[in-house]
Amino acid sequence: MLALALLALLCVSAESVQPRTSSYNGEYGGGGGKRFSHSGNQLDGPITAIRIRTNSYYIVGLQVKYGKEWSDYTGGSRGDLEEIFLYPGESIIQVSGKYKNYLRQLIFVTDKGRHLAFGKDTGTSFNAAPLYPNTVLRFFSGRSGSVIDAIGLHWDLYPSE
Ligand code: MMA
Repeated sequence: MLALALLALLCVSAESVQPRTSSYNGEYGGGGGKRFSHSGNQLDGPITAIRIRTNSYYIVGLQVKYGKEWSDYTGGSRGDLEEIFLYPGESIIQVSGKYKNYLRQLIFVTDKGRHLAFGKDTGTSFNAAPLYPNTVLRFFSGRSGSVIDAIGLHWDLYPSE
């Protein structure tokens, strides 16, 4: 009984000293398509590059480079593929965009002051930013089929080497 009480006390105090770092925004978009998540990919390193396919209406597809490894491509095959590389050490600290049933626009803001925009400026707006200071975009999740139906943004500390 005493051991249990001590354990409970330990857990409570550990929680109060340990600062929280991870937060989540989403899911923005519709309920179609199939779920995807890059939660395992974040172990390959920080986000270093992003490929986004767009057509005249939607964000069609997404592929993300974590450290030196590209994630699987998710989404459809029709449209133009664009690729942006982050600078060494640069992180995404805000993601805004537009959606309706499907994702229509994504704008990434980095800690080096860059705004990288993809897609069309129509639909319902969202604005995602981390809850905790000094945390950055670590991975994506969402839903996809022939386009990206919805997107979720996961924030945490920049990974240490
Ligand atoms: C497919 C299917 C749907 C999804 C759309 C858009 C054409 O239908 O996967 O469930 O909503 O693509 O991604």
